[in-house]
Amino acid sequence: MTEAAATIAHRICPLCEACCGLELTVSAGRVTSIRGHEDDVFSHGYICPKAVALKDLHDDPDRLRAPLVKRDGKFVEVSWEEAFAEVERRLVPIQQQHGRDAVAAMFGNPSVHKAGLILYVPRLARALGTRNLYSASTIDQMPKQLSSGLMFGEWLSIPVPDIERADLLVILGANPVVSNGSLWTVPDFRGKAKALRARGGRIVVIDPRRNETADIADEFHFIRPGADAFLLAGLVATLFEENLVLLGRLAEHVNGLEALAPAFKQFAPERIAARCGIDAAVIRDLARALARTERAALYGRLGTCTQEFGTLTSWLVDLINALTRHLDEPGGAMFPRAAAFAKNTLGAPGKGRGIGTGRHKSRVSGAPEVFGELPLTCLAEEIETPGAGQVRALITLAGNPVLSAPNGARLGAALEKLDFMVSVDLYLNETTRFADVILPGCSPLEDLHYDVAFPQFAYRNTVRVSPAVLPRRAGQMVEWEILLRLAAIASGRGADVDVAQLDDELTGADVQRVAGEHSAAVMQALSGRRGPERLVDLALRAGPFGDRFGLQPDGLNLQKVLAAPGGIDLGALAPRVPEVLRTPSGRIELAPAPLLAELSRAAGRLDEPAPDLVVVGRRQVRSNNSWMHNLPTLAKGRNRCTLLVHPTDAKRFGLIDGGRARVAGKANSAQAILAQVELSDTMMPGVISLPHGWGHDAPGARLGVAAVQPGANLNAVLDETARDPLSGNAVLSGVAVSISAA
Ligand SMILES: Nc1nc2c(c(=O)[nH]1)N[C@H]1C(S)=C(S)[C@@H](COP(=O)(O)OP(=O)(O)OC[C@H]3O[C@@H](n4cnc5c(=O)[nH]c(N)nc54)[C@H](O)[C@@H]3O)O[C@H]1N2
Ligand SMILES: Nc1nc2c(c(=O)[nH]1)N[C@H]1C(S)=C(S)[C@@H](COP(=O)(O)OP(=O)(O)OC[C@H]3O[C@@H](n4cnc5c(=O)[nH]c(N)nc54)[C@H](O)[C@@H]3O)O[C@H]1N2
Ligand code: SF4
Ligand SMILES: [Mo]
Repeated sequence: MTEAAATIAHRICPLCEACCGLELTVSAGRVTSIRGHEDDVFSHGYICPKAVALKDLHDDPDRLRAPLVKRDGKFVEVSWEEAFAEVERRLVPIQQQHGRDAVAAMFGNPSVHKAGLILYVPRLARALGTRNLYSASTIDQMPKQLSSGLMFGEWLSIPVPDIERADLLVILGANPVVSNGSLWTVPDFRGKAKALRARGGRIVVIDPRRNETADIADEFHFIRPGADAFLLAGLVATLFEENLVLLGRLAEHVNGLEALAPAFKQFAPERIAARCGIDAAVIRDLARALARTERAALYGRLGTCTQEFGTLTSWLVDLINALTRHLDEPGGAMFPRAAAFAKNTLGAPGKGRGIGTGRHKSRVSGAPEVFGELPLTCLAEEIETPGAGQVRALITLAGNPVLSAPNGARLGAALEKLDFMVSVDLYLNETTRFADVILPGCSPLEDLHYDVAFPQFAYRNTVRVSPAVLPRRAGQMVEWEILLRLAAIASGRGADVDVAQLDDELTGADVQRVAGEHSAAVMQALSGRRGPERLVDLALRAGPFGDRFGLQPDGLNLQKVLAAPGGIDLGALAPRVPEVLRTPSGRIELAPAPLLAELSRAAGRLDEPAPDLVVVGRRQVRSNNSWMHNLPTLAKGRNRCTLLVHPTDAKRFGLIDGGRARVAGKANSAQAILAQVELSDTMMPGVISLPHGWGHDAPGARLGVAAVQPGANLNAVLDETARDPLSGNAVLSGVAVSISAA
């Protein structure tokens, strides 16, 4: 192949929340190289090693290219018509005999990273009409969504550090050097952190492990896992006690300030120091530094959400930013303004309906509905427990809960008992092996991409869209069409529905809602586009920077954004309060009642002794949750699924570096796992760390590369009944375990 035949394509990486711009070289229908796109207005050429694996993913012989149907216990390839006919034949009678709640759906992490999935999931959910909706959100960020919803009135109004202008950044329970950020879209965190320090700023990391982010920070403190709420309450107590509270511009936009001082009195640093394992003097100094630094932000992420007091902790992070006049200020924690799809840019500005939870409850545990979902850790019991409303069928979409959720063995056994299961997935893996039908989506390179979610959490406002890099292979169905066909089956319109017509109808109804009497003209302006592409055009044009279908001729539309392969810069984050708010009061709710109640509950746990040994998770650069271990560029090399143990703990339990340890959970001790020990003084004594998403030794999966180094499944030893009661989020951090040499 000659050089001249190669073409260059640009695409946003769909693999994590950093959303880096990629430059791909395509030659004879194949991707020959992937590098960072230097002219990308958002990521400026930065990428991580995972991006390069997009090529492996595209070429992976194990990636499914045709639908599979299980016949006599074995998967066979079938046509799309046969696959959908099978779904219709088996799903509809279950709905008819047992009601809509008998069919559950689970949406996994990658469904947020594809426009065709995230924009069509609501259509499928509506067609199913079931209360049994589950997603990865309740093993991840639901606490942050709930606290943000209660404070600011919208589930996704989540402030992010304005890192390019901050002089102090305090990071709690996150490791953006490795994860590249979460609920904070910030490619090249390392470069931005370096720049922050170069201008005289400081970074403080607080974590049970001296993680890779701590390695580039100025200050680091160990914290006892699960104790963040106590630490943060200690900071608030200090702010009030030492008269450091300063609301600044926000003073006239808040409710509930009076309730705070008395509620935090009992959390003085001297009282909570032992509970978190941090000296009182350090806590007071941190409170003073946050209060006295003009541009500072406190950021908490996964480690602060996946714990019993996750919602309480998430609230306290934003409360502290507000009380130190760093919320909605340059250099503090700010609200991005996304060009499309952000609820906090739609409707009347400054006021709204707010959010609520508990419109229904899970049948077995009585867990409240949150953001339309039930806790993923309730799914197994909903399948196992007989009675009206029992889950008898399941649709999984881009999710692998058998590995990614606690006690996958129980969930797997439950999946086996289902009357019917269908998975929309790229692989035959630990979860989809239980399906009766697997419908494979296309490779990300074959699909138009717009990040629907992440510009809402981005360090800077930009807009980018990526056309498909490669043509779809013959016979490959695009995912939004798969979801519409499933929706048609679930709503009784049948598998052989005219998908284009159904799409017109549903989009027409969306347009009617936003454009009212102008909807015919709007549909006309959008004609020529279909599917997610049309929805992106609609959202861009109707959005805060949009051309409003001609009313703002300089505004954005899809065509303009497509014409700028490196994206369009929309400027640094700017203050948005009060316009961003959607609370019924039109104010920031500093002291929502459920959170004050949760604070009291925490007070009752102040003297809880530390368990002898607890486990926390960790992420690694060459791994992505449970599903990229089959890609050779990432999988090669040594075993990464090691158990980090502090040398004093190793001595206590008779473990040696490189040896094997048996780890068992307290709740389900029958399911011990074996892991390779790696001695490390980065661990807080009494805490061990194992990455999640491993354990690829399940029979029946088709993951040839991953099976070579299967690793140990951390989630096998976690307790699926442990949840944050407010958000339903699973407790994945600081879980008590026992350990012995194996
Ligand atoms: N112990 C512990 N457990 C954790 C975590 C932790 O820190 N500790 N982290 C949690 C977090 S934050 C998350 S987000 C969850 C993630 O958990 P899940 O939501 O289950 O996501 P993954 O494990 O990434 O599995 C993704 C699935 O999607 C499929 N897939 C990948 N790309 C596509 C695509 O383009 N189309 C379709 N249709 N399918 C696709 C993959 O084959 C795989 O089956 O794990 C959670 N589990
Ligand atoms: N390379 C790579 N990147 C990823 C992913 C991946 O699997 N691999 N997954 C993506 C996904 S889905 C997500 S949600 C994000 C998550 O991204 P982050 O939020 O950065 O999460 P982690 O990297 O898991 O870092 C969590 C930190 O919390 C610490 N921790 C554990 N328990 C506690 C606690 O009780 N208190 C405190 N203060 N700290 C605690 C852990 O030691 C760890 O350092 O990463 C995304 N990016
Ligand atoms: S950091 Fe995330 S978005 Fe950027 S290249 Fe890596 S996987 Fe892709
Ligand atoms: Mo996640």
